[in-house]
Amino acid sequence: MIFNDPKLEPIQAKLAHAKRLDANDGLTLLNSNDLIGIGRLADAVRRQRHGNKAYFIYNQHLNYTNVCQNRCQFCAFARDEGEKGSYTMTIDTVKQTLLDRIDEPIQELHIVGGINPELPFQYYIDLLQTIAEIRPEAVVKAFTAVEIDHLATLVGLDVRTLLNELKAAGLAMLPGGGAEVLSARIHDRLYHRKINGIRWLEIQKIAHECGLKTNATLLYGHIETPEERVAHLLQLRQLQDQTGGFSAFIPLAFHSAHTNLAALPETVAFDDLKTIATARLLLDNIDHIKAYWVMIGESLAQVALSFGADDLDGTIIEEKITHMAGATSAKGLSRQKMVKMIVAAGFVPVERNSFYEPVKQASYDTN
Ligand code: V47
Repeated sequence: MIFNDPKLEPIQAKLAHAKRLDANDGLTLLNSNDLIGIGRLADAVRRQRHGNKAYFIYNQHLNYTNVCQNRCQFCAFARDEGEKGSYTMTIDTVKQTLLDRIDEPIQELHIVGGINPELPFQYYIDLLQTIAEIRPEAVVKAFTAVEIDHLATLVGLDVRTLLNELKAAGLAMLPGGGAEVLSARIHDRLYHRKINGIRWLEIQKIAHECGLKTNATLLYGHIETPEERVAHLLQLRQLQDQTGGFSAFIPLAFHSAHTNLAALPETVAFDDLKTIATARLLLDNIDHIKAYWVMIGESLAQVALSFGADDLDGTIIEEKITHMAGATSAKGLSRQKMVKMIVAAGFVPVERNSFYEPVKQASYDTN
C-alpha cells in the first residue's frame, strides 16, 4: 500500500508480520490525517477476521430508571428522585413493556439504569425473573459494572457471589458502559462519584471468571487526550489477554446537548472513523468492533463497516440515553432497515444472538 502519511508504513509492516501494535503506534494512528490509509489497514484486519459479514441483532433496550445518585457531568439522562422527568419502572410496567413486543423475535434485552438508592435488591431480582418468565428465549445483557458495584454494596456481598446470584436469576452478560475513559484524571473531573477505572476492570475480570461475557466501551470526544484514548484501549487489551472475556468493543461518540459539557462540539466523522479503525488495529484480541449507529448516525455507521467495524449493534426499539443528549438518529430501526443498511454498504448481513451465533433466518426482503 502507498500511504499519504509515511508514518503508517511501519505500522503496516508490523501488521504484515503479525507483530502487536504499541502505544506509539496507537498515537500515530489517532494523530494521522491519512484517514483512507488508516481505514485500509483496519479494513484488511477486519476482513481477515470476518470476511464481508456484518453482524446485527434484534434487541430491545430497557432503561428501568433514570434516577441516579452519581450525576456524571456528561449525562443528560439522569435525574434526582422527584425531579421533573424522573421515572422508575414498576415491575408491572416492565412486564407490559415486554408484552407489548411479545410477537417480535427479540434475541437480547439490553438493560441499564441509573444508580437509584431507593431500589431494593429484590427489585433487580424481580426484574431478571420477570424477563426470564416472559421472554425465556432472550439473552439478558444487563447492569454495567457501576450497577454491579452498587448492588454488591447494597446487599453486602462480594462481587463474585453477587454475580452468581444474578446469574441464577437470569443474567447472562454485562453491557460495556460505565468505564467511560480508564483515566484517573477524567474520573476525578467528570464522574468522581462512581467507581474508578481500576474497580471497573476488576469487576470485568471477576465477571469473566464467573463465565459471563462482557462488552467494553470508550466515551470519546470530550476532554480526553489521544494518549488517554490509547491507554484505555491498551488496558482493555491487557485484561483480554488474561481472561478472553470481552465480546465486543463499542466506541461511544459523546453528545453534549443538555449536559454540563454542553459547550463542547459534537464529534466529527473523520475522528469517529479514525477511532473505530484505531480500536480495530490495537484491540487485536477483541473479535468485534461495533459501529453504534445511535451515536454516529445510520449513514456513518454504514461507512464504518469499511473502517474496521463488523457489527451495527441492533434494532434497539427505543434508545433513551443518547437521545436525551441530543442524538438525531432514529430511536430504533426495523430488522429490514438494518439489513438494507448492511447490503447497501456492500456487506452480507448476519443476524446474530448475543454470542455472535447466527440466528436462522428466512431470506431477507431488501426491497
Ligand atoms: O456508559 C452517557 C454513554 C453509556 C452520554 O454493551 C453517553 O453492547 C454519549 O454502554 N453522549 C451507556 N454517550 C451505553 C452503553 C452501550 C451502548 C450500546 C451497546 C452497549 C453494549 C453498551 O452511554 C454510558 C456512557 O458512556 N453516555 N451519556 C452522552 N451524553
